[in-house]
Amino acid sequence: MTQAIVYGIPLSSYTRSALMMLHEKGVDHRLEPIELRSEALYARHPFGKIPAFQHGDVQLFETTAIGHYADAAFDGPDLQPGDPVGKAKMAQWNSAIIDYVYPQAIPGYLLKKLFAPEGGPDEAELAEARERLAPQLDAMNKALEENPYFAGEAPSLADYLVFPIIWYLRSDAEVGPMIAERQALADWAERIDQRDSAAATVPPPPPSS
Ligand SMILES: N[C@@H](CCC(=O)N[C@@H](CS)C(=O)NCC(=O)O)C(=O)O
Repeated sequence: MTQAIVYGIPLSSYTRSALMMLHEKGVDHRLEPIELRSEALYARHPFGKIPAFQHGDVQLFETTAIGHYADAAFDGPDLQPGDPVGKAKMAQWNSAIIDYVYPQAIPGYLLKKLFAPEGGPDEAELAEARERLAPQLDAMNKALEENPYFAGEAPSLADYLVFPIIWYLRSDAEVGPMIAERQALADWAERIDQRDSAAATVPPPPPSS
């Protein structure tokens, strides 16, 4: 059977999410590195983002689209709830993760720290970013107090979408403790971290660490 290909970079949280989704479904796949802002990437993703995806003659972009395709086109464990409320909750969290959590956590905080100008990051800006992250962590914690996973009783695409972001935040000196004190979120992260899909996709250390 044709191997699926994820085009991305291992450090990218969305690339890791796509890899986790494929791993969870049991889809034979590989990661093919691709350069950001390259022509090769724009040929696969009209908005120039990662990941992009190919399986035979099926080409896709957007992480959740890759997850939906994997779930529908391959045999394996369900990556989505079957009930209407679970389906809606998964859609709700996917949207919130893409629109609010990722922009605040990655470009809005971690990348500012990692790619700080000479002289170090703007600490006041980082502190403000952490303040904006706190209610987002609260919202996720509350959802996980109500259900063990974002869309109900079992992990779904939403859990694999957000886990790589939380994984990075957990190792941040200031945000790590903010997660640890939100018990349901911390326990959830620990449970997802135990899964083979998390172990198989651990990114390399970022350039400056
Ligand atoms: N909505 C997209 C977001 C993809 C995205 O923002 N990827 C980041 C890496 S995690 C990226 O391509 N960043 C490079 C850039 O913005 O130039 C998805 O769900 O796949």
